[in-house]
Amino acid sequence: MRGADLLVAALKAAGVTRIYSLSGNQIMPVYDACFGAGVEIVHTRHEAAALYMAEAHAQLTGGIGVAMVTAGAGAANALGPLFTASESETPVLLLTGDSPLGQDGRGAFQEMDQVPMTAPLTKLSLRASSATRIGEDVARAVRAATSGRPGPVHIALPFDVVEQDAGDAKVPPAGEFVRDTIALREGDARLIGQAIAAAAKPVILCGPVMNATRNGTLTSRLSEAHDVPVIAMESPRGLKDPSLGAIGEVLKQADLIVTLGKRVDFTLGFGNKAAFREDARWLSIQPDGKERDRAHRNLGGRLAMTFCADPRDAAAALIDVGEGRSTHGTWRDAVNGMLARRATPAAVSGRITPDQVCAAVQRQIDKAGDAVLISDGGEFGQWVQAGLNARRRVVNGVSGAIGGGLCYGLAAGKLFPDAAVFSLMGDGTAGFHLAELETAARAGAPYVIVIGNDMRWNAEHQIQLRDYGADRLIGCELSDGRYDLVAAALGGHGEFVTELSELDAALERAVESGKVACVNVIIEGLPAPSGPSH
Ligand SMILES: Cc1ncc(C[n+]2csc(CCOP(=O)(O)OP(=O)(O)O)c2C)c(N)n1
Ligand SMILES: [Mg+2]
Repeated sequence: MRGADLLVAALKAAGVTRIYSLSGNQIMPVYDACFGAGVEIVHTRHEAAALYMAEAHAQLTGGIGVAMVTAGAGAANALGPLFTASESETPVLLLTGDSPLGQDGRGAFQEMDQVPMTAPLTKLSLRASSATRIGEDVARAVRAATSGRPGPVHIALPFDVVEQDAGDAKVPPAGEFVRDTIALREGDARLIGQAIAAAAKPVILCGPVMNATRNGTLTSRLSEAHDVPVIAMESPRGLKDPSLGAIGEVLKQADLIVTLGKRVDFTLGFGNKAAFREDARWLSIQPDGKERDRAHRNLGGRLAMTFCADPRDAAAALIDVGEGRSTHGTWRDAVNGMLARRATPAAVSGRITPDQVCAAVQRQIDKAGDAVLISDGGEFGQWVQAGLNARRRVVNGVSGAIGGGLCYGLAAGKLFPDAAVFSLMGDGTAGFHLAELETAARAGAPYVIVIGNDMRWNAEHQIQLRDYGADRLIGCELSDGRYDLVAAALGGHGEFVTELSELDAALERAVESGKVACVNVIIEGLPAPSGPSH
């Protein structure tokens, strides 16, 4: 058995059955080890795309997502999405091929020190040093990725290590792949419960890992147990997140804010006194000391207490002590009303508007038995997040990086071939990974891309209008490119829509095609419902 075989066996022990990858010399032994091993390789057209697919895969399955790329430029191409996965608190394992250990310093092909490149972007980055220990390396990486605040990890795989004989080395026992619990002590849970009960307008804020797609009913049960609003935040627009309506107003009124794994950062205006009541008390539950320190730095004396726990474990502990403790029904109803609030779209004549696109897609989602919603892009993405609902949702997230949405959709299409998967994005965003339409057609991932095509990088265009003026617009215009024709040419289905009356039928045909489909809709480029953020 080679190191590569042990690696694949360890991945299987971690529950991995699919790897997103782009091939290259140094990882060919691992490809070979996947042969007949029950691990599918979905091979992509760009390394970053593989990472994005792994990110969505992890969010939609609750497991770890795995991407494998080659050394050198392959590894470098994968760096951007590591930041995205880190900010979206998603467990992703990046495997990179690497030049042989035995040739270190001799100038091997694609010799590049990949560990220090990935270290600041990951929770753990290591270079495998022996075939016999690869199983332990994988277990350690999977635990690091999934425990506490989940995030990306990296293992570099030197060619000679994966080729080496691993002898009779065994895959570590199943328990070694399971995330570590960081429990909240019962006494602390009671203390927090009492603080919530004593407050008039308490709120619990969570980070991306606690959203409903990833944790089912956990937050709603927590909300019930303490009769308290529980809000998962996952947008870089933070207090102006259009999918959370008037969240800024909610937080301005709150007298107790419990951050359950939620970072106290720019998304909360750094805890700025203008955005919160001066006398609001803050409690912060964080799995990592870094975030407890940050909460201290930003809140000073307003931070009453901090606790060390995994937000998922802490939520379970709080539910256990919650039963009938507090009554905040009126406040909860008011908060729900504020979160559901939506701006009325400006009336414009002429082109289709973003909210009209959303309404048409929502009709398709409502008709489908099961649906996955993906949102990416600048202003159009904000309209989508404000206007559309589905049982499962993946958004480009706190990093603010655009470009992954097309890839997220592919992972969703692979996972849920019978669901209606809609990936909505701006025209600028669509361009980053358009070649993955070929991957989707080839890999049999049916889903529908809906492009809100306003022929510009509108988010930045809006910033220019606001900050520099209409006479100083530069570098943000795009064309009326026929992305739909690209989809058709690459083996998918294409629709081009300029009239509202054609939209429903075009979406319908796209779903019915059973292929990857691109519905390219020429729209009016409006600012997001809550306006440009920065
Ligand atoms: C990787 C990356 N590059 C650039 C940006 C800056 N940026 C944010 S939104 C945006 C415009 C997106 O354009 P489009 O997808 O067409 O959406 P629109 O705003 O036009 O609706 C840009 C360039 C970013 N957030 N991430
Ligand atoms: Mg655009």
